[in-house]
Amino acid sequence: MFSNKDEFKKTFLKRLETLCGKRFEESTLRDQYNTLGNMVREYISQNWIQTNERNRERKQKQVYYLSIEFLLGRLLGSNLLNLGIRDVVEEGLRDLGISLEDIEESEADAGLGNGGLGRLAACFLDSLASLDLPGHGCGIRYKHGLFDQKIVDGYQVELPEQWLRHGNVWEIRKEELAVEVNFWGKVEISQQNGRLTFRHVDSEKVMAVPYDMPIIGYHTKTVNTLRLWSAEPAKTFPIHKDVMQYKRETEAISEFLYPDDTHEEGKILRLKQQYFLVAASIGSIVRAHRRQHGHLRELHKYVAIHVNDTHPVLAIPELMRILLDEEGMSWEDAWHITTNTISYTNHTTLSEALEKWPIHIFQPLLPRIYMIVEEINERFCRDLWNHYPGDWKRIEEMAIIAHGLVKMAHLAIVGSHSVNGVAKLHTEILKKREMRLFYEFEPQKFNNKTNGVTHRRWLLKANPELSALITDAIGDRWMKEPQALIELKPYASDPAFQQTLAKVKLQRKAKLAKRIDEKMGIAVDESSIFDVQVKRLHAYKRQLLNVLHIMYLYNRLKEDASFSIYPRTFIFGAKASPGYYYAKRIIKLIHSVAEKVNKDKQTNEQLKVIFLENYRVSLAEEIFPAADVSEQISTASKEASGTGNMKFMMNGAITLGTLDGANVEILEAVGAENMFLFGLTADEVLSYYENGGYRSHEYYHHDKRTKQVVDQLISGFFQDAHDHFEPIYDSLLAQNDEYFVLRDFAAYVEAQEKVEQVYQERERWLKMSAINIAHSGYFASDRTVQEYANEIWDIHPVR
Ligand code: T68
Repeated sequence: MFSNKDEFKKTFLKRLETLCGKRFEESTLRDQYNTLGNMVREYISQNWIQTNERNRERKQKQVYYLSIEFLLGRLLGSNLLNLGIRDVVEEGLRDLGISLEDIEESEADAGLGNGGLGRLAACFLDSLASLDLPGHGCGIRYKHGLFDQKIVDGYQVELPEQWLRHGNVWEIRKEELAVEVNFWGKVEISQQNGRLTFRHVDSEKVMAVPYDMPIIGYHTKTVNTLRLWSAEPAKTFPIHKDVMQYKRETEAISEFLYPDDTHEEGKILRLKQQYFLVAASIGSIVRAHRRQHGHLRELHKYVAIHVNDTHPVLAIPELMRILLDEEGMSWEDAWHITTNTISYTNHTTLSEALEKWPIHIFQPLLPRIYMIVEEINERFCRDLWNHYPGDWKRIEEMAIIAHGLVKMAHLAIVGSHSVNGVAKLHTEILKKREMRLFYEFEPQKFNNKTNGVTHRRWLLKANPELSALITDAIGDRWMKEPQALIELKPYASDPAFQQTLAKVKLQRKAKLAKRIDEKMGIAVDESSIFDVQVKRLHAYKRQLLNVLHIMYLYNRLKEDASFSIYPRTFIFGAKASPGYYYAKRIIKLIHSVAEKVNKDKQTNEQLKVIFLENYRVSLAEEIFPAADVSEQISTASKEASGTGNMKFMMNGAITLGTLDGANVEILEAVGAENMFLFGLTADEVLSYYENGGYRSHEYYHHDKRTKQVVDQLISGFFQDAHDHFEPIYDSLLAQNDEYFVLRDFAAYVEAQEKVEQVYQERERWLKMSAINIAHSGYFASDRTVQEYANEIWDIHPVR
């Protein structure tokens, strides 16, 4: 279509006219964006078709990654980068007097996820395609992604997100591939040739219409597919329902992404979404397989289905339903195929996040699926009884259905051949604690797959300046093989390399500072330490620990004229779940502290607090390259892995963290001398939970500076907040500080002092930074996905 700049310009101008019906001179940024997007789609169309054809012809095993969330962010930039045409396009546009960066910024984020879990799914898609692996995503095409956050008077206000408002150039609607999904109704049981048959009748039908998006691999011809399902009214309307009501209820299924990252809601619409995703995805997987093979008897040899957390776990009974009711297989055969097809990843041990559905919601909505889950449960409990005769207690604890609830994690473990955690520590906690009984019963199912992130988006695209420096030093092999970043190690002590590294970091800090000034009217000192905590707001992630430390510094600066600190800019970004009132008060607290600190002439040259509104993928891409310090300070044992920690590391920030999640493996990689570690270990935390013995009061009374900051939460110190911080105060004292904020406070203050001291030893800091970058290759999702491919899915590159 175009192989050089001039051809590109010609095609672009022509395409713009046909597509937008106007001359280039009259075109808007959005016109230019749409034109470019269309050109990219055309550019890859042959490869997309060929990838699909090849997959069909070769009959190789493929994986389908089922996820209720895909947090893709913007796609134009990463697609251009992966295609290797970014430079040509950028130069061509520059000749026309337009900036590619401006065009990129006019794209709305595809924000179909809450946080880590959804972003991980997006990184995996990028790696699958880039490794030429036959792997596709299946998700929901939410009309509204995660809400947009506005801050008003320091409080979070949520607005509906509107990513589809101007259309979506990356999707293709495939109405002819729609699948019908059945809800409600009843099951008719009859005898046929001595066999029971089951028919789901009187159901309400919903049409699932797929929208396909191309997933373009890096410098390869592979173009995989992300299939997002949209809910629409079926051709035949239910007779007993008002038509408008039916339409509304149907469309509601793919209207909104649930904005809850961990705490489960238990709403019927959520269960509808989950079954909708599963039934549509499995329906189309099975249809394609039948077309190729004529039957489903060897499905597990050609298809792997991965369930990302328990949200799509109804894939298990749904596949059973098809094999039993449609294919007429025996239970044993159907179970063999199902369990060998499905694998499951767990992303959390927080008990409030483990999905449990009340039978009275589940059974009427999905009557046939519920019957199958009951049967799975009965057979499983019988197995357990044979294995542990008389051990009622164990069987009750392991049952899939108990006390009126369906336990989705139990269903996931029982119905799949592989169960994995997302970091070593997390997997060990699953095996030894949360899922101990299941591990004892079937140890061979359990394995670890430490998370990773795509270095293409998070380093190559987000930080071209650093990428150029790396390539100058070690060549460009690392772009294809991120583990080659280790070759940077010898440069870590090289003064010239260090100098350029410092320059690059400063450039990116200046760029972020400019953004902050433009958006918020706050001038931040680009030579100050940029100390960053960006992630969902949650008590266990302990943004509060960070804020209390800022208050501590402020108090000391105010009280002691001889006390001074190296200038520091504390940067936060976080959305709170709309119903999570505690988290929302922490957001307000950050703002109240910011207000005080930033306005105080006595302190504001040394201390600044910035809360960046509406944290999302595209904003994250500007933040990671500008960070000096990466705050990863969750209560040990609570953060399954973390992935922000990896993105910071790749961009040369130093981790200030607890021994939690993947921080433990970052430590293994870089050594304790290249991080700042503090606080209780996971074993210590878990032993406190088991044996008691923690009294937060003791830590509050023990140290007068700790007491001072805690008291300030309720003493009228923040005049704009009335009694708003009382719940925070109570969580720390009356509720005995569930997340050990006060217990870890002194250690955190000390670690922060170390940060300040080492930052001023410039060579030492820069060396640490370089060593972190050098070891970040292990945390690339290419490594993670390769492990899934080899050890769980058994899939191989198609070239
Ligand atoms: C995160 N989980 C983990 N959940 O917290 C994080 N939950 O440690 C890990 O690195 C990451 O998964 C990837 O493995 C989540 O992000 C959710 O977002 C979520 C969404 C809906 C319901 C429950």
